[in-house]
Amino acid sequence: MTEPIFETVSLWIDGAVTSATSGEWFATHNPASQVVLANVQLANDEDVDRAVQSARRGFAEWSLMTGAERGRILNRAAAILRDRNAELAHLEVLDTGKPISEAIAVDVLSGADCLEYFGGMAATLHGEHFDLGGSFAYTRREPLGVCVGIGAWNYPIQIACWKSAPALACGNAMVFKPAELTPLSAMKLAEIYAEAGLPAGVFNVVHGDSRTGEALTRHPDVAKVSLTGEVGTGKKVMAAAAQTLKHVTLELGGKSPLIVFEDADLANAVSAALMANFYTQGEVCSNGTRVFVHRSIHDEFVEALRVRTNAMTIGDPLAESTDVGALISRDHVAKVLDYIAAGIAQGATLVCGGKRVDHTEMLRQGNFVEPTIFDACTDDMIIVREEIFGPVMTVLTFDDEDEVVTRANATPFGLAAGVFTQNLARGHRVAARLEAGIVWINNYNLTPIEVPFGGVKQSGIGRENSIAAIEHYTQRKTVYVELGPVDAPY
Ligand code: TXE
Repeated sequence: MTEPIFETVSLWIDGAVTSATSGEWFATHNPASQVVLANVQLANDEDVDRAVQSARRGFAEWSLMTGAERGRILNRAAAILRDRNAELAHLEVLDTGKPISEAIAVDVLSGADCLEYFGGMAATLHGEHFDLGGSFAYTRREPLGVCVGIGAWNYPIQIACWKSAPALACGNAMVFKPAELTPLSAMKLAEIYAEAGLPAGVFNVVHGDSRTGEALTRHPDVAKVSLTGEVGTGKKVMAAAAQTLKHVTLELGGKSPLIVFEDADLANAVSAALMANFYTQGEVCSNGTRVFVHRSIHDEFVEALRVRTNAMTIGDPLAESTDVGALISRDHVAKVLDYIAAGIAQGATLVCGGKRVDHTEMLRQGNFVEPTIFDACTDDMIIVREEIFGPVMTVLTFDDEDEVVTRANATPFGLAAGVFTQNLARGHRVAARLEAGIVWINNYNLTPIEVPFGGVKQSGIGRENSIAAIEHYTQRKTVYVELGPVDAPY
């Protein structure tokens, strides 16, 4: 049994590393080798309460600072994130198994973008003024208090930034729980916030699984919960938060359609379909995993997909040349392989992939699955209806616009969608009809911080990023000012 690579990971409460009182701990592994990266202390109810009380104390000081003061600290933290991009991207690769080429280009920098965006907005938050004849009113845009962020394991530091930046910019304090499978980078963000001058208690980190998450969503002093996770988890979080009527925002799963019309730029649509299914080993919530292709271009499109997929490099996530890294865990590999078996059993045609990649000792130690494409899929298949969250693309054919829009919308999910056409009118017409929180026309999975991100139907509630996020982290108070006598009827 090899020693963990890193020292034991504790909690971050009151602006410092602190030990959990639970005495329980769990290990986080490198998905590419199963090597134990660190043992992590699990926060129990008492630890959760310590973190929430720390956040309450932090909130008391932080909410009295001006937006400009808060913004300066967020911007300093963003600059440190950018300086440490290579180090933090490397850590994220060890914890998630994703390729270094992705982590260095997206994960940390997207987090820095978010801190800068909301850091710049902090000083601009204000209320409104209403002239009411002999009197007037105004609103105060006030913070909610202690907010909880609960993260998923595919974009750990990005999710921690996307939840903490708007919360802190608006004057709230936060207790953040990263996913138990990827706990490492949230502690680095806590250190960076402290280095940037964030007062103690404003950002706290606790570790644990659903038990710790449940303790956070039940805690009476928590005003809001923001979750990124599966639909089932979203329903549990919403139910728990309802007991004390907490604000809730949910960024959940999807089974998004990617529609390729007959007039699409074929090479572009193929590139987008590959990114929308195999980037981050397919472990991306908004992926376009139901690829609807017009019948007239189907054969050419699928052949192009097959050729380019077979040319992908699968393996060591730390190698610059790697396109597809390791899935998050052995259990997740088994889940993805079960879905692949179900696809074959239900009659889908396996175009390429479908197996574990284990022809060397290094690969055998890792959680590597071939990027997989199924053709001749039908809407009723399990692989077409359920979120697999792995490198598995399903290809379906269609004949006309009304048909494909109806089929694309025939799902409880509603996170994202893609439309590939060179007909402007059709692109916008179809985008308007698709039941999704975000629709990309002629590209896929681009999420600049300026634009809202989130789902409709069972893919979520609320939006992350953009000015929309401010509505989820503040509340308006109306102040009515009477300048004349009270006009009493009695
Ligand atoms: O989710 P889980 P995972 C989705 C993605 C997929 C899922 C994968 O589509 O469905 O996330 O991430 C905690 N009360 N998105 O497997 O299992 C748990 O400890 C409170 C959508 O991590 O739901 C973890 O920290 N907390 C997204 C977190 O919830 C609970 C983008 C998520 O765990 C809990 C990325 C409970 N009862 C992934 N049970 C988007 N839409 O933006 C678990 N947790």
